[in-house]
Amino acid sequence: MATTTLDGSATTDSLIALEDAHGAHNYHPLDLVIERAEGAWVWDVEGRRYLDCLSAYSALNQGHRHPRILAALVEQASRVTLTSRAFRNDQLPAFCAELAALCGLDVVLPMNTGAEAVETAIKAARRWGHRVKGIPDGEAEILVFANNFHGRTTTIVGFSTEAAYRDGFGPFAPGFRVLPFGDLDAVRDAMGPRTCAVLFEPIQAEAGILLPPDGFLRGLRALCTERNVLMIADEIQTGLGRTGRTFACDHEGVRPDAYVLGKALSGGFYPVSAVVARRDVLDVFGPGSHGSTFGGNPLGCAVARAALGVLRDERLAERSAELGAWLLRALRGIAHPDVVEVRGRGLLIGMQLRVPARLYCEALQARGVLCKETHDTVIRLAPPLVVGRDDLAWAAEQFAAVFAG
Ligand code: IF1
Repeated sequence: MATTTLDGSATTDSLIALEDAHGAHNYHPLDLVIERAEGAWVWDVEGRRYLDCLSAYSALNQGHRHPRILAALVEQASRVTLTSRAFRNDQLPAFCAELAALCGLDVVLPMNTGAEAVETAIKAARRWGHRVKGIPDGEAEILVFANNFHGRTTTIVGFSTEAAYRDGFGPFAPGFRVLPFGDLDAVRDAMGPRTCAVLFEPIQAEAGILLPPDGFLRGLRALCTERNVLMIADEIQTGLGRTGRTFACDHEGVRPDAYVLGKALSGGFYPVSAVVARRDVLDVFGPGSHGSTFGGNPLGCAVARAALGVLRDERLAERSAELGAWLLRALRGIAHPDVVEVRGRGLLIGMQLRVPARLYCEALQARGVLCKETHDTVIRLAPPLVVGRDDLAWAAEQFAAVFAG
C-alpha cells in the first residue's frame, strides 16, 4: 500500500489505517479524508471535490470557513481567547444580549457542546420545578419523546429509546418519562403535579427527519402554559435558519420557555452552545451552582456573534426556505421503487427508502455528493444554507442519476 503520494503527502488509505490503529472505533465514516473546505464544497487528500450535503449535521449552516466568521476568530484569537468565568471578558455581554434578542427571551447561559447545554436545561428545569413550582425536592419529572436525540451523556442516553445509544451504559438517572412523539393526548395525561418540563425536538432529525403533526407545537405550548410546565425546545439542529425560519418553533408561531442551541451557533468553527430562557428559569442558578471552564469564553463569544451576524445579514433562514422548497420538489420528482417518501422543512430533508441508505450514500459520494444515512433507511440532506442554486441543482441531478440505476 502506498502511504504517500509523489509529493510526500499522506494518502487516503494510509490515513484511514493510522486512524483505525490509534483512534477509537465509535464511528463508521464514509471513506474519504477531507483536507480543506470552502463554502458548500470540501476537498479530500486526493484532490477530489465534493458538495457537502450534511454540513456537520447542521453545524455549518453558514458554510465552511465563512470569511466573516474566520476574520472574527483570527481577530479575537490575537487578543484574548480564554479568561474562565472567574473574570469577566468583553465579548460575553454583547453575545448574551444579541442571542437573547434573537430568541425573544431574557437570559443566556453559555456552554460548549450541545449535550452540555441540554444537561444545563435539565438542571435548570429540575431546580425550577423544586424551587419555583414547589415540587418536593428530588421528585421533579421531565417528559421526553420516543426516538429523541439530545446528546451522548449518561443522563441523556438514559432516556433515549435507541438501544445502540444505551446498551451497557447504565445505571441511568431517573426522572424522565418517554411519550410517543406528536401525541398531545399522551402529554396531557402524563402531565402531573411533579412535571417540571417537556423537552422536545420540534423536528426529530436523527430519528429520520420526523415532522410532528400540524398543531403539535401549538398544543404543547398551550398545555405547558395551562399546567405550569416548562416548554424546552432542543433546537440544536433545527435552529438558526435550518428549517426555513430562525427556529423550527416559528413555523407554528410558538415561543418556548427555553431554547437549547448549539451547532451553527458558531458556524462550525468552535463548539459554542447555550440555553436561552425566561429570566425566572435561569435565575435558579446562583454563583457556584453551575458552570464550565470554556463556556462563555471570549473566542467562542466573538465567533458566535459573527455567526449570528451572517445568519441575519445573509438572510439564511429565507434562503433555506426557498432552496429547501425547490430541492424537496426536485427530489419528490424522482420515481424509484426504493424511495418511499421525501419529507422535510427548509434545507433539512430526509429521503425515506425501503432499503439501506448506505449504498446510495456511497454511490452519491462516487459522484461527488456527500450525504449520510440515518436510521439505516433514510438519506439525510442538510447542505450549508449558503449553497449556490446551481450547485444544488447539480446535486439534484446526481440524486436523479443514482436512482436511475
Ligand atoms: C454525533 C446524530 C444528528 C442534536 C440535538 C443535541 C445534540 C445533537 C437535536 C448534541 C447532536 C449530532 C451528534 C453527532 C451527530 C449528530 C446527530 F445523528 F447523532 F443524532 F445531528 F442527528 N440535540 N447531534 O442533534 O449535541 O453534544 O453533539 O454538540 O455523532 O453524535 P453535541
